[in-house]
Amino acid sequence: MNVTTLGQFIIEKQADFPYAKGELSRLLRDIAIAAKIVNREVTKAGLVDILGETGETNIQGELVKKLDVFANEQFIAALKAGGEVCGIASEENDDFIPIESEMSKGAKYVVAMDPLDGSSNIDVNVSVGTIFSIYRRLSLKGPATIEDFLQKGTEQVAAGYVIYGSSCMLVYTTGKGANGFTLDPSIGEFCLSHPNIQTPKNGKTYSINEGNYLHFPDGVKKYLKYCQEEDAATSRPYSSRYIGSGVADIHRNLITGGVYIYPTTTKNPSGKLRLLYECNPLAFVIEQAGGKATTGGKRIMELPITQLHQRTPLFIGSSEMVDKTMEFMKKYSLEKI
Ligand code: AHM
Ligand code: MG
Repeated sequence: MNVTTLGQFIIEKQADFPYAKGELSRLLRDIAIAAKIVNREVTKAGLVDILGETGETNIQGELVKKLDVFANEQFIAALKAGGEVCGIASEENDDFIPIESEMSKGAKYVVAMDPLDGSSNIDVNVSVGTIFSIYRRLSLKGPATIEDFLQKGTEQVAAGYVIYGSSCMLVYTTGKGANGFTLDPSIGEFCLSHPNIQTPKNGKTYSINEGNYLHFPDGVKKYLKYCQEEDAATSRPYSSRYIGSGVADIHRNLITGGVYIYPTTTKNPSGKLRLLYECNPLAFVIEQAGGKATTGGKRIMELPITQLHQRTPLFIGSSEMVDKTMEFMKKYSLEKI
């Protein structure tokens, strides 16, 4: 069988970074190991008593599901054991976790992650994901400091996501294109299945939680009406597809073309999704595939960041579709975006 495994691919690509000593490669490998373990648990989640809520709430005030806790622990354990990071920020932890161990002495990187995105879907056998973002530390030595995490998305060294779907896929970028790997369960390896992903410039799908319609900015309301109009030349009406797992919605749109929108709403006036470990890494992957990610006005990856759990509106996907959403926002939405 002529396949390229993730491990082989990472080693081959190490040559793209002449100064690299293999730390980033090992870090990506650690993430892939944790992803396989989480995938194993996700696939048997219906069988064992790992489903359901722990009864605790995380910093965002959401109920924490057991599998979220499990995924968080697995990724933290794998990253700690790998010794390449001096700190981890996670959606599940109020504060970042500084790492100081013999292993991590000289570690150059920090990781920000959402260990289990789309967690409201766990109990119903619908795809969930992991999102990760890697930065080079700014502090010089010892455990990470907050400044190491509060870097703009443009400073990401690598980022990606894992989708625990009908098959398990890992998509990542180091800034030289986006590549997708599918887990072959028979050999336990991620194999290169989607080399150099290019997202279509245009698509026929829009993804948004339309239940919040009344609370959307006017620009989004008008754009949704535009999506629903009849127009043969632009293949409208578009199809509405919303899973409620950001990774799954954005992955589908990446492959087939489309736009995903999570705007500001009255309930979430700054948007719902988090800049550091959801929007920036997804934006990095999508941009590397030729797409765009904005707030409806500004490029996501250039946003200043002051808090670990900072939220932002997100308009992400096919470049021409994102441009169109921004036209509508500019024309109809006066509020700051
Ligand atoms: P989570 O990280 O708590 O799972 O929240 C993020 C998720 C995204 O995956 C998804 O696109 C969105 O929240 C769905 O939100 P809503 O239920 O408000 O539509
Ligand atoms: Mg999330």
